[in-house]
Amino acid sequence: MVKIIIIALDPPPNVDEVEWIENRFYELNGLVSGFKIGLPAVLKNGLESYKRIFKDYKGLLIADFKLADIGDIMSMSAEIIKSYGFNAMIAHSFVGYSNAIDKLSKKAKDLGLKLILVVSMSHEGSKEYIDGHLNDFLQIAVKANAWGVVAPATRVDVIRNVRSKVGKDIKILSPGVGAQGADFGSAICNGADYEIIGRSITGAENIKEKATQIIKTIEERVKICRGLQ
Ligand code: BMP
Repeated sequence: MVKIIIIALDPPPNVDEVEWIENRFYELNGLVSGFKIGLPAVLKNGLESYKRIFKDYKGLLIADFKLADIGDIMSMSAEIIKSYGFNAMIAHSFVGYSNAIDKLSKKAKDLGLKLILVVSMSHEGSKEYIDGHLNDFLQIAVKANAWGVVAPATRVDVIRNVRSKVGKDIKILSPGVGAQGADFGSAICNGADYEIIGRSITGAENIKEKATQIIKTIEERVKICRGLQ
């Protein structure tokens, strides 16, 4: 089984967030490329409670706090992110390059953190402002030597456009399959490297079984779209 999905660990309200994340990590570790932790997981408990869970994890561990600030402050956040064991972090590219992403990129390199920049989003509102600047954001991603970009599975034309502009050197991470309506496998078939999946797996009754089934669906779809079947 090829590892092509990243699990978004966003605990819903009224659960014990630490227990919820720990359960899902142990069920899915080994099946997936990595895990992404966002604000719902950390606003109440902070990062300390999760450190133990991911201590020896060797896959992608992404801090998704969508940093969007001046470079010096984002760099301070990057130091903290690194100190809690993450190996990748997501920032917004709309803050621009000068004194923002340039500094964060340098800090990421110094710390050995993978920098992932949001260049388009999966919700409708992305068309109102963000998508009109896609080319600018892609230029920032290339200039900053970003490891990856986030682009939406809900608009695969955007993924194709991103891939045609950034070539093979930058990873495309794509949310929007499952709970947000896009078909499993559709992002990878259109040029993404990973599909980010949250609720359709993390909310399932049998999490491991659901993940295995979804991965199989993606693999089959990708075989067909790549003409291997
Ligand atoms: P879900 O599969 O439950 O819809 O989760 C998608 C995940 O991807 C969430 O963690 C969300 O924050 C993230 N995400 C997104 O949905 N759209 C984007 O454009 C960027 C994201 O990071």
